[in-house]
Amino acid sequence: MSGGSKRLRGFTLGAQNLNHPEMIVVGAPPPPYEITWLPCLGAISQRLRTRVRYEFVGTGTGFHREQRVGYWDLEWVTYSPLSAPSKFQLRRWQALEETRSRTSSPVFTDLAALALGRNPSYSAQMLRGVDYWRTVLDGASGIDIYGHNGVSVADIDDDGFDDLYVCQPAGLPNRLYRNRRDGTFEDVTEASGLGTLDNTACALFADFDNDGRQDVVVVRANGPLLFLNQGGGRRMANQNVAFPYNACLEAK
Ligand SMILES: [Ca+2]
Ligand SMILES: [Ca+2]
Repeated sequence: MSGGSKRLRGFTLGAQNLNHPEMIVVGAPPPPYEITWLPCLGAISQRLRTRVRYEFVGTGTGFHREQRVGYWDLEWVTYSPLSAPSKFQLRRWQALEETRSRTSSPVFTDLAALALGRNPSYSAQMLRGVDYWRTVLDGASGIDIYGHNGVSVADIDDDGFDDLYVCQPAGLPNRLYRNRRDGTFEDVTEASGLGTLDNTACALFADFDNDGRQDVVVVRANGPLLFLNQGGGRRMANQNVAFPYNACLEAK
């Protein structure tokens, strides 16, 4: 049994429930693809190598949750006559580095309702998932099924307490919540002008114009937008600067 399959078998035996299995092909170690002619068999041999990043999260006896993140190098091969191509079969499975984390009890407690629950937007929007909104919003809004929308943390009013900016799918406004300094947050989206309705993957807060206030680049599906913070922690003016992503990376 190869190293990779041993690790997978060991993990699945230890974990009673595999909650989050994810495997992504992240590359092809050289040589990536090889084709060899086998004259005695009248066939060709094709060899393909892939590198896979895996992430498993599970629960089991004696622990609360375990996460394993690592890489496998897989080698696939097929021997087939030219007239009858066949499927690739796994020939070699090599385990590379792996990071394992295990906790005996829950690490985090969900305080979202305590922190955000006083805002109407929390119950009206945050508690509903993408599946719900896809049934309600017009398809023309461009809402998709994945909901890959991030959350940014930044001190927008420079009071020493981090504030939250929640990116949302197309058709729903991004939300800015200001820290009240008592563990709760106030929805200041309308005052800030950051309620962008476009599908937003993430947002980067930084002081782009060196005036001491946190500005933000909102990364929408149709291009990034730069908002400059005009002070007071209440309002950010959309400068309508939609620049190419590369230009954004090159900006100093
Ligand atoms: Ca703040
Ligand atoms: Ca600034």
